[in-house]
Amino acid sequence: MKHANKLNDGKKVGILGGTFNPIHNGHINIAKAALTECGLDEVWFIPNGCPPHKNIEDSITAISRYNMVSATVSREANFYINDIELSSIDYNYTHITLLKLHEAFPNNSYYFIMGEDSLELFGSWRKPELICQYATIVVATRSNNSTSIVNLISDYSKKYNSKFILLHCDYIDVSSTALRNKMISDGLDFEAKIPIEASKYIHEHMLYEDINYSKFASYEDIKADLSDILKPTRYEHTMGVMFTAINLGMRYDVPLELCRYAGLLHDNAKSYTKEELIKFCEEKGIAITKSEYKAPHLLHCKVGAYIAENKYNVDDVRILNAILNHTTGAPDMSLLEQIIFVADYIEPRRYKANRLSEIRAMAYYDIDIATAMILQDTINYLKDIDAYIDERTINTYEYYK
Ligand code: DGI
Ligand code: FE
Ligand code: FE
Repeated sequence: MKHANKLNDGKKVGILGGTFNPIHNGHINIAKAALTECGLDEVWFIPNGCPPHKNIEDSITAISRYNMVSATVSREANFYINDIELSSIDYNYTHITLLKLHEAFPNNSYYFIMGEDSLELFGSWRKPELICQYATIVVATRSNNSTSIVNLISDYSKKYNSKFILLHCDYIDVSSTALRNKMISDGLDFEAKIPIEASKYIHEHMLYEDINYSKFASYEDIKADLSDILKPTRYEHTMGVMFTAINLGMRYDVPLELCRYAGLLHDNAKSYTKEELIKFCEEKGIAITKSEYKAPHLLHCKVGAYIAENKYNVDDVRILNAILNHTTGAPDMSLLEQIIFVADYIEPRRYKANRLSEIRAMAYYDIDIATAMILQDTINYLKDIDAYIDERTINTYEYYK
């Protein structure tokens, strides 16, 4: 992640603020045009935070928007992310943001970039005269000689005694609202208009997705069932994994309902003996690998996923994969899979493993490192007790270490 910092002082800096819900190629094009046409050194993307008293249920969080923009600009030379508005708990007024930026980086000159639609409303913003004092205003236009824009700019220039620059960029006509609605209705067919890193983020974090839980057995029914089927300590462990997974979901921006179902169901087959697991797989036509014959307890993953799908109607492939991979892990796991893998190891009732407090703390700081630590310790433990190590466990360790 690239943050603007002191090294960025003394520069000509473009400021591109907004909700970025989602960020799209229009934003990138404007920023690139500003960079070249205005001779800027850098463009700072400043996603706005969560306004006080506002709870937008149909939207994504400020953290999601920030992370999505951050993932995108970290790939582009001269683009930076800035969290000044994310970390403010008050309304973000542009004049205040610009003042703070001047205080933090006194030797910069700022170029505030806006689209032509915002220009029409600019006169009604808070303290436009201060904004003009703190920054040159750069206006991205669709058509490069619209008389209404030119007139507006000449009015503002006189009124605020300031300089405006017209940006003649190929301002591709993308609207975040339209993209968002399209994603919600048609799924993820949006790559053409969204930078690749942002679309990966959206996909991995399941943003703008309407996840359908209606077929699933209810949480209460599954819970009641598991408390009958599992030994009390295993049931307690299951609850611990579920809540820990939900916590990690909050930390890593993954839908909590998916974490809840995956956590709840991950060990549902744990009451089966080795013989029963093998028999179950043979009867249902579930393939058993050579290492699973050597270490049949590994089969509680496959059997558990089968039962989740067929007994509890949990037909979401992302949840099923999290159950399937929860013991050995897998290279390049999804975040949900990683969350279940880690939660299984660190839930509060666990106490036997080495370095548990280190791994617990690391889980909330960097889940990839925590994953690698768990695999390293698991492999060492399996070597100590002379157990057969599945190649998936080794491959997962190689991937994350
Ligand atoms: O089901 P849980 O006890 O909650 O946890 P789990 O599903 O992660 O299973 C943990 C056990 O599985 C633990 O004793 C380590 C073992 N394990 C993990 N990878 C391998 C493995 N056992 C063998 N034999 N081979 C592996 O690759
Ligand atoms: Fe397990
Ligand atoms: Fe478990």
